[in-house]
Amino acid sequence: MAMAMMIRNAAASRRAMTPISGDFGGGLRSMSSWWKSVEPAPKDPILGVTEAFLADPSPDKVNVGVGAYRDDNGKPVVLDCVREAERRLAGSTFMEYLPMGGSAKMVDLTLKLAYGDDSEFIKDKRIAAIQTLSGTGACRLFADFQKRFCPGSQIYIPVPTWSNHHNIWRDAEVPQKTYHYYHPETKGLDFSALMDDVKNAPDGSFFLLHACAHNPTGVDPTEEQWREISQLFKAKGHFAFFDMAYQGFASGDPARDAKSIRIFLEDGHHIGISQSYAKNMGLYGQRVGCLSVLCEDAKQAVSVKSQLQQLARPMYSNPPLHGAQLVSTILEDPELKSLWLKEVKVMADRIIGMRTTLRESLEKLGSPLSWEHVTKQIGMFCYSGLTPEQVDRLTSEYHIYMTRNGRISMAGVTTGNVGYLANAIHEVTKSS
Ligand code: PLA
Repeated sequence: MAMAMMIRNAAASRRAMTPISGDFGGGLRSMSSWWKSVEPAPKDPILGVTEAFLADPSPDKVNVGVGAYRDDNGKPVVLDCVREAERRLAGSTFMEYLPMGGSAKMVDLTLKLAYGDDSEFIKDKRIAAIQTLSGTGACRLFADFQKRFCPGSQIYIPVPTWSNHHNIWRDAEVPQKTYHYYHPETKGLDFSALMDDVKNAPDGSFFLLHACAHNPTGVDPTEEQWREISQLFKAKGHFAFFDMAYQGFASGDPARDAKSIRIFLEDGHHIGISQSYAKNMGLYGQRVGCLSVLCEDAKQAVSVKSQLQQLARPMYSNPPLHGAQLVSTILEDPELKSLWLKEVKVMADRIIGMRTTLRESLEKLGSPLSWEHVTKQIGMFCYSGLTPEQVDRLTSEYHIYMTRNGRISMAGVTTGNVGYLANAIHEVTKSS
């Protein structure tokens, strides 16, 4: 008996030492070669900048890469409304799973911000919506939904756009097309080229639109232009998917920033929306957001929601609890909500102030270039026009970190670093 056990144990330990083999279709390989063909992934153009910044020991270093809001001392901000919500939630022992679709209360409150407090679509239960892993998760879930239920479709993405949009639709295996958006010479919207692309796209195409505070350009269509875009979408039967990652950061007022969406709703479009609380509530790492799809009727909304949940279930099962509780606590209390609205405005105004200071500083240094666009553009970013080579010089000579497309996160510019930044920009651009 004992001998039989020893023999079995010896056999088991021999097995443990023998490399496990895998069949890749081309024969057996030893375990040591499983990942031999894996090359390092390219650095992410945005989050890779943060990694490089963190690794730089220089005391002068400035991070205007990722769009993360800082106060005027360069410190991350926890909004007072969030601190108060945390206080109210402290000691909560509720740790259960949320449903697959997340917190229904948070989702309802979030829909009101996009569709309007008195939206008939909310009352009629025509919106299929679920809590997502922030704005990225909402975009990805929509891309997967598009692939599953419109398998032959493609997505039109603006040039330029947030770099991760390309990754998201690529990994969802939805082919991408682009449409004109930014005009480099005017540093504004290339409206006529945009309209041509919308017109020339096959009827019934999917378009990704930035609802407000376009990333990276800081250039949005005017209200009148949105109306024209909406009309053309109607004539062409296109589907508009709005990514609204910066609601409140364009004008300082979340309701005003939803104007593009409201125009499309007035015109009777059935749209999709990605919402995120990363920036406008400062809940970056909490990963709280919402994906919604406006349906024909309540019955269709039930079906669509069930399918969105079905997509979420095998990926992450259900979303995290705490961020959703914070959002609900803030938005369901009128006092906390109005405090939040005030704080959004403070953040937007500080950025607007920094735009003015940056522009004035460059002008005072005698820069031969025009910096009008710094104050004309809106939202978190300034699409500066700096070339990749000039950005490289800013990084290597001045320890200033930003994405190589010349995007400056104005949310990282402060009274303390704006002079240093302006001077460095002047030095690398004065001979151009
Ligand atoms: N959509 C757009 C247009 C964004 O700019 C971002 C974030 C997101 C969605 C996703 O944000 P979330 O998942 O955190 O809600 N863009 C950042 C960060 C702020 C990033 O790249 O992830 C940026 O620096 O561009």
